[in-house]
Amino acid sequence: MSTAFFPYQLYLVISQADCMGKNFLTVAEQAILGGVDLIQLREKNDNTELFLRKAQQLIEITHKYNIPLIINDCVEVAEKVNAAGIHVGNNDTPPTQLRQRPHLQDKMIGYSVEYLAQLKNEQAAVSDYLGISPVFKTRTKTDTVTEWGLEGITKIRQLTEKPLVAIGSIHLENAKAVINAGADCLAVVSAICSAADPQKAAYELKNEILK
Ligand code: TZP
Repeated sequence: MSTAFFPYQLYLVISQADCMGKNFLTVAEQAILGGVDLIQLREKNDNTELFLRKAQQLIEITHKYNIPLIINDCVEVAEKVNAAGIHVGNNDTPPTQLRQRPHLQDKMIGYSVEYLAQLKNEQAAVSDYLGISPVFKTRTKTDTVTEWGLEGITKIRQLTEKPLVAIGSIHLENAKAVINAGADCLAVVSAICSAADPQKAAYELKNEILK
């Protein structure tokens, strides 16, 4: 467990394309009702205008339930909707630069870790949580570097006290093992977005984490 306070256990990473023809706003609301306590909007292929429109719609829902909305990568969208935070990868705007922006200074910054060396850099140091990306190979994101596996989580856990968010092929059957390996929070796309009943899927995952 991290020594830093991180009150989130189930993190939904959502895009319209991953919702199998359902509206992402409906899926997000059902997921919140099931127990998701943090949401990231990740729209890699949208232009800024479309991404912004989706973020504006989604933040109405997350505000209603008092759930923080994190924006993937796009500083402009994160600032314009006054999101709770921003998540970046190794090739995106570095967290040290994000921290210098007046609008993002106090917001939650998540930083994906693909190489062990990243743990030692100042980007990890200024971030609020680290994404372990990916834990297992996933069809949802194919341009990945390291598959950390459970051993990788345990190794990272020994090297940092930052909250660890695990992502990549996490589902009901492996959720508890990922937590037991040292993750503080589980992030999922398909386990909720592709589920026939996203609310039930979120509820079962949350129960599994809290077991
Ligand atoms: N970053 C690392 S893996 C991943 C992202 C966004 C996708 C995870 O999707 P799934 O469907 O939960 O495996």
